[in-house]
Amino acid sequence: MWTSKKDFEDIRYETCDDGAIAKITINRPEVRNAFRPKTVKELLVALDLAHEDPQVGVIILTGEGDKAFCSGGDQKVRGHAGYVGEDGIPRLNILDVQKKLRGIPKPVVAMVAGYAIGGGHVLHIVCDLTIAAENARFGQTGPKVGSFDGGLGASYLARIVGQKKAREIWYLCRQYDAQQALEMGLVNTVVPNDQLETETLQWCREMLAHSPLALRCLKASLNADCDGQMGLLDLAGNATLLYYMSEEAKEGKNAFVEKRQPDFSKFPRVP
Ligand code: 2NE
Repeated sequence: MWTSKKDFEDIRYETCDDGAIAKITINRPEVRNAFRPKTVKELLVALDLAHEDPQVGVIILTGEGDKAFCSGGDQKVRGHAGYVGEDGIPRLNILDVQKKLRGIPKPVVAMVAGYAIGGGHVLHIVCDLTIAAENARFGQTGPKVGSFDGGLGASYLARIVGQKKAREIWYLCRQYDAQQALEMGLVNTVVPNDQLETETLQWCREMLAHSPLALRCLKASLNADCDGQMGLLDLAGNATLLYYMSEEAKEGKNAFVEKRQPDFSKFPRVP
């Protein structure tokens, strides 16, 4: 059912439903799908592919196997100032993935079996929706392992579960099962492990039946509520996109190209 679209080392990038659904799988099960700099670089490439492909309407982010969605940054390659890749340079480039997940103008669904922990927990937080298997477990570990994500991992988490719960999650570093996650609004639904992909695809297909522009603008609007001027940038970008598609905007462009004065008189000033 899934067609591989590009070969990677740390991830898989596949599509189904005639290319309408893209699935990005972190494929490092031996470390519970922890990410290293190479994983992150590949995630950015795959997200770009899904972004640029007009066939793709919805993106699934998941982890290989049923033990983990993602266990965060690979602690075994964590160096003096970040996660160290083959070039020897320390990076925290997972933040670029968070930005991309949030900015990509298509719904992204986290499909979570097993652990979504640490930076892996933040990845699911940043996705638009989360479908959890019954065996899913959620939590932050930062203060235990000498790390923290004070960006979306803190502020956006608090928007989702409230300030008290967000502080509990970060200060105590406990783990929460799928049912607890559902009760605090951290996930959208919980399904039996063997139905995780079927249910996720069902949610994707429901979204695919709806207006892509409406979904795109809704994502930008919901982001803008939290994202300040950068959120307005994306939201306004959508307004410009829609305006470019109007006859009124085309009159301005055509008049310039045809070296004449534009005639906007036929366009109504609707109340
Ligand atoms: C994920 C969890 C709870 C799983 O526990 P369990 O018992 O199912 O597996 P186990 O035995 O702990 O792990 C299996 C193998 O995966 C490795 C382990 O070391 C082990 O390998 P071996 O010892 O058998 O060789 N593994 C698991 N997680 C890893 C990781 N993140 N990095 C490297 N190797 C890992 C349990 O494994 C766990 O708690 N993992 C650590 C979670 C964690 O603390 N993640 C980092 C948080 S900080 C972060 O992600 C971050 C941030 O805060 C800010 C910016 C960027 C990143």
